[in-house]
Amino acid sequence: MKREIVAWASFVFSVVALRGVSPEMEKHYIQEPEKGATFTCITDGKVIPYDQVNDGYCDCDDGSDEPGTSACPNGKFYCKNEGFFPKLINSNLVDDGICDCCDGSDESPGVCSNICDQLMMEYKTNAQLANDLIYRGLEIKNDLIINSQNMKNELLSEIKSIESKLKVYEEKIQQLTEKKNELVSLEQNGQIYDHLHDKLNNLQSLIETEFNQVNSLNSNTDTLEKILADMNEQYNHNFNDPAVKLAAKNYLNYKSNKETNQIDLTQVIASINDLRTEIDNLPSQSTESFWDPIQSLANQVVASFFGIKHTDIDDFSLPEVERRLDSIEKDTKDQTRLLNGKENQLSMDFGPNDILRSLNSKIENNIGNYKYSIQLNGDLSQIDNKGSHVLIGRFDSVETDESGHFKLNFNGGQRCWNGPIRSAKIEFQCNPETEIKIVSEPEKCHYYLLVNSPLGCFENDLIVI
Ligand code: MAN
Repeated sequence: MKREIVAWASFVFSVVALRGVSPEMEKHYIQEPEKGATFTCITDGKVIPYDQVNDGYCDCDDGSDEPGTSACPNGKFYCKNEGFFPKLINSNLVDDGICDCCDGSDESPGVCSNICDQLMMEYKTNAQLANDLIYRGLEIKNDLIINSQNMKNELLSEIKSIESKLKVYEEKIQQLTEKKNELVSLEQNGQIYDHLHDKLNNLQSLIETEFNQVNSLNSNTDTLEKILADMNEQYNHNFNDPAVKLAAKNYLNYKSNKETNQIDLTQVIASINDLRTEIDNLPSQSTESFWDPIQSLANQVVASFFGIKHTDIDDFSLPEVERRLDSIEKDTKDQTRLLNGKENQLSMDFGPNDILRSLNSKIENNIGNYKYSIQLNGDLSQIDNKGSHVLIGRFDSVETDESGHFKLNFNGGQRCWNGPIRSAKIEFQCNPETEIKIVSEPEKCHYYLLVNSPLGCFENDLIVI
């Protein structure tokens, strides 16, 4: 069917305002009069007389000679849709009696009324509703981000406090180990001192026994000396008794020699006593006394009463040091385990802005024959009508695209009978309310879930109205 060419331009080039041509494509339909009225097919380069454009016959392989008719099966018709959004429709929809462009341009004049303004109003109302949903979702999402940030900060400060605790423990262990080494060597010395002490005691009692004997002999000697001295003084010199005279003479000789042969044993005893005192004063900690733990407890009580930290480990005995060392080493192990757990948690990828960190509550919905239960940073389970749980997977990773939208991967679920280990992918669609909307199983035991959630709300999805 022949179509009327509507407008003519002036000047060197003329632009034909063709039906169904978009502003970007208009340049291809410019007539250059000096070259003759021809049209060059847009992609295949074929040149045809210009009056064959929109004449109801398809001449170009790309359909570009019939932008305003339904003649070419691969042609496109441009709806200008002023007041709404322009669109391209397949040219087979042109002049089919059905209005596809809101401005009615795909049908003959009078067939369709222009509903573009009405569509625009509806569009704006819907866009407003969609934007409201995004705004409400974003508010909740921001709170989640703040909660996650707070949790992260709390974790960081817990880690810091454990680290400083461990540092104190380390110093304490070093002090106690030094003290222990010192006490162990003292104990070894102490055993030597104890041995020496015993030996000296034996030696002293031997000497004392000897000394006592000597003393008793001395006292006998004194008695005899006294008898002889009396005899020497009192015998009658006029009796010329040679035996008495000889005895008196010998006594006087003995007297004059006696002084030089004296042994002073008190000196020896005093030396031994000095030595023993010296040994006794050497530090020896071989055994814990009954009082040691009590003493140390008392120290702590007094210290805590006065608010003083009792740090003086000098009073501790070896068993007390060992007990404290054991207990602080055990505490160090416990705290290190705790620290590793917290550091693990800290290093986990909880998605953009760490948002999943604070999402500890469960989302539960019945879909199909099952109830599904998700903790987004934990487990995803499928529960049948008898209440038995099947683990579909545990939160494993976050896949984020350039726009910030993300999906969650859940892996390591229960193996399907004769099948693979269960796993799932979760996607979010923006909504302030959280709800599982779709669960499907695109492959056996690999699940896909679509969840309404503020996690799916993004500022760049807001519709410009
Ligand atoms: C259960 C459910 C299903 C799954 C089959 C596989 O019935 O977990 O989702 O497809 O097991 O045997």
